[in-house]
Amino acid sequence: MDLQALIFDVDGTLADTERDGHRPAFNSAFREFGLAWEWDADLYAKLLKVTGGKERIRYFVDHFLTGYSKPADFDTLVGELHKAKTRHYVGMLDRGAIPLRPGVKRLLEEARKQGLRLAIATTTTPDNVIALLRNALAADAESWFEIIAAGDIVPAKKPAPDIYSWTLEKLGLDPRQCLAFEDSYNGIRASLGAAIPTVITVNAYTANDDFSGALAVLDGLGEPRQVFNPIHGNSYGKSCVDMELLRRWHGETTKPA
Ligand code: XBP
Ligand code: MG
Repeated sequence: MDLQALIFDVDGTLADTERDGHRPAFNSAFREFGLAWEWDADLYAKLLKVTGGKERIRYFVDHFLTGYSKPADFDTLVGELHKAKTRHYVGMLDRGAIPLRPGVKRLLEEARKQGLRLAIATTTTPDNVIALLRNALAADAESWFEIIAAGDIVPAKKPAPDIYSWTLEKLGLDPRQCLAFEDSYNGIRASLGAAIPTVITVNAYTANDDFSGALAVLDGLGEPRQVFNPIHGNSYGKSCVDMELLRRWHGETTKPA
């Protein structure tokens, strides 16, 4: 089966958004609501176990806040906090505070030139994706992606495969015609759960995650002057990920056993 589409996760994969993006945005929202909750970088590593901002706030309250009794309108509070967090986060993106990871723009441009179909499958809020694409990639970057599957579009977030299954259905493709790009354990569980061969680019929060089943694991896509370090898989002598390398990896998945 030919490679037809590339499906990208956003947080941690297109950009390093968590430590200096989402985390301070959550903290700004907590301050705005007069809550003395502060997520430092170490605590946030533990909270990342749960995908989705609303889900993460609930997990924090249930597991890390001893002695807090939830108000009757707790669900509303979580919703309002999350809206404020999204506003703070989008504000950061609009100020250009978060760049794409090295190699992302180069690879997307090459894929577009070669007629690959592009999609996004993420648990983050749609507004966040649009703001990142517009500010960090190109003013018209939203239109580069045929499908942007994000946030609450499916109820079960990663590691459930639902967001990837939804994307495949919209693309009308077999998983073997696609490659997914992820950065985390929850992410690869979701993509492999939908049977999509997956390339991993790790980051500081996910470097020790279990990536069993990945086609390749690297520390980034690499640029000609900022080459990747391969962690697992065959790099075929390449030092940055390009369409030729992706086709090689994809070929490994379609070889007869
Ligand atoms: C990303 C996330 C997101 C963001 C927060 O996971 O966990 O929840 O941290 O986004 P993945 P929202 O990269 O696996 O998709 O606050 O907008 O939910
Ligand atoms: Mg991710």
